[in-house]
Amino acid sequence: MGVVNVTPDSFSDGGENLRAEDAIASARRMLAEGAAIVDIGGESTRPGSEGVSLDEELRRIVPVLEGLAGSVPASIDTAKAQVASRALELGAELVNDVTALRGDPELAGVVADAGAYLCLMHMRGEPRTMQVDPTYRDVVAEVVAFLEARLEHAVRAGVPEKRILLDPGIGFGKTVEHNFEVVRRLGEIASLGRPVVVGLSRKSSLGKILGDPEARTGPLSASLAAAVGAFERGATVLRAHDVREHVEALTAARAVVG
Ligand code: HH2
Repeated sequence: MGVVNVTPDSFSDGGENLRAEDAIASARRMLAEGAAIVDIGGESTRPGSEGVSLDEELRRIVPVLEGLAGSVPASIDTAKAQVASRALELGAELVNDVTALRGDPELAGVVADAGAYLCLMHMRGEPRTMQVDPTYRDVVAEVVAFLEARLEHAVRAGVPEKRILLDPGIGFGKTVEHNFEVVRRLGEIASLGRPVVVGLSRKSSLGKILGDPEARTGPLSASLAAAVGAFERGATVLRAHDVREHVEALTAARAVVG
């Protein structure tokens, strides 16, 4: 899953794809490089972020999806029902909701009515405050229980289980240790029986384990190693900014597995 953030302030690629023509070109390039789907987002959820208005989010993503005109398999990274609805009309096929249907009560119905795929992600707290001393008794058990409950909620709201993916939410209300424990024990999340999405690409935990406690991002080399580790532990979809390198690394990892 390639990442195209149509934002000025995303943690690693803010501003790169803010102009629609740049975002469209990035999405096309990612498809050519081997992405199965491109996740388009108009709101940063980096730690400390405040969110954007409905109008602004629509203003960012609509021209991109119009320009792509269904030529690239697209996912919409939003928690807003009206943004998801417009994106699905314009050809998106998956809604990636970092709030796991807790942000907008209308979103489940929009996904169900469109017959779209849905990614439910674990997050502790909200982006503005989520990195303020997150604590868990057992992070993996709590993520599994949360995702199981949100999966049940989504199915009750009319989204067929076979269209739902689950994501432990790397960096969303978790310390460096929490993030790596989640990846180490990813099999426990995969045991819920749904495809597992993992987004480690460029995340600050990768920079922090390399010795910079103030890191805001992590390098490509560490992103690739972590993606391969997640793949080996059962990840189905790797959400990544550097698509060509991830496709190459994961192709090699798959060859090793055989
Ligand atoms: N991470 C980010 C955003 N959306 N969605 C899923 N399902 N999983 C993730 O790990 C995930 C996500 C944060 O990364 P990015 O989009 O690059 O940054 P920002 O939120 O600052 O736009």
